[in-house]
Amino acid sequence: MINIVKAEICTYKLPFNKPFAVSFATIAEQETIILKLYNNDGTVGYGEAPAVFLPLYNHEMPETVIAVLKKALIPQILNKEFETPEQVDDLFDGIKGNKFARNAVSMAVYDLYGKLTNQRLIDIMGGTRTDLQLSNTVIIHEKVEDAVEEARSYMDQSHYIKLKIKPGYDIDQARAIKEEFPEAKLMLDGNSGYRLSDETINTFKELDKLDLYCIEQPLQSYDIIDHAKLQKEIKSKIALDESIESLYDAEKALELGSCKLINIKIPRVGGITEALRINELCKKNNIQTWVGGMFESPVGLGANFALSTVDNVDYPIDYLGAFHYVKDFEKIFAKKPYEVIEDKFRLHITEPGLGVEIDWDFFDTLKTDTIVVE
Ligand code: OSB
Ligand code: MG
Repeated sequence: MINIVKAEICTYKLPFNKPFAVSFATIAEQETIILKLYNNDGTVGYGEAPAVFLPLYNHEMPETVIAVLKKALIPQILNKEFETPEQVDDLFDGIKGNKFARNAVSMAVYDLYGKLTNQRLIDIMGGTRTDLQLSNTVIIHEKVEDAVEEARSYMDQSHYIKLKIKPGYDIDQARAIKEEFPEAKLMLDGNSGYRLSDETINTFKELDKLDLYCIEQPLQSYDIIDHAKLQKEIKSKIALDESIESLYDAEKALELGSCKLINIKIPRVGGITEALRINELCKKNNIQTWVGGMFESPVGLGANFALSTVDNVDYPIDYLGAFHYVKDFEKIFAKKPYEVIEDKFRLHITEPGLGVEIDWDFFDTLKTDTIVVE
């Protein structure tokens, strides 16, 4: 039985080897929040809220996550009995937004539930896949040659390349990569950097000629009507990321024809129950999904891995950034839960819950704060 008696909100700073440039920001470190939930039998569940340092991706940042966890979420679950993790997720239906904060609770409760019932999160989710197709991300570079060189550094590992774009840093970069590597399976990510206009439509019609794998979130997050207009103008599939924060958003986007794919980031949609519901909706509508990342630590990666094994979550995994950008990232694992076989990750997850074993001694050298709520 889930019966949580204490929570710890822990802040970790993950330093980067090099900056990660996208349309809305250059990210130079990841301050992530790890939530530890202590059950009355001593079992601990771990969750994560990997918000961006300022409200530039969605409206959250680490400080808002901490405040919402402390005041709005944790007090609602302490010293109460729950049968299932869905009951906890649905308890927060009345909380507006604050999806990263909600995700920290969702993930920790699922981890706890898996440990209490001796099930892996993969099995709770009904996942069956063991090999995950890898994809790498090329950031925004001032010089086209540098974008091509970054793509070259990944082509040996996988032909799936996601290129970050913004106005003025799009056609030349994408064309140069396709010319140099015609075999590349290229997808673009605008990270909400464009607004619909004749110029934008012309840009995307030009990009459309490059036989793209898809175009992710070109327009603003609230622009699902304009995404539908743009989708009618181009043959490349539009994928939505920032626009989809809930099952409701996904239903409206599919109804309007705003996208033909959805990137599911578990923190962006407020947790595991909602992520699974969005994937189910997509499956019924023949819309493929995939799992995106936010530079989460290996704790959050456990949930990403699990969702990536589920049916219909078919597009390549999109959360390798942490491996390339976070300093000593692999040292945070006590035991690597995967091996790389050609252009795939083969998962070896045997433990219950998230199933990723953490080297807490090393990870805690990156801890900057702990807040206890009981
Ligand atoms: O759009 O996917 C995004 C990181 C922070 C905020 C938004 C995004 C990202 C990434 C990370 O692209 C990609 C990765 O981990 O490989
Ligand atoms: Mg994206």
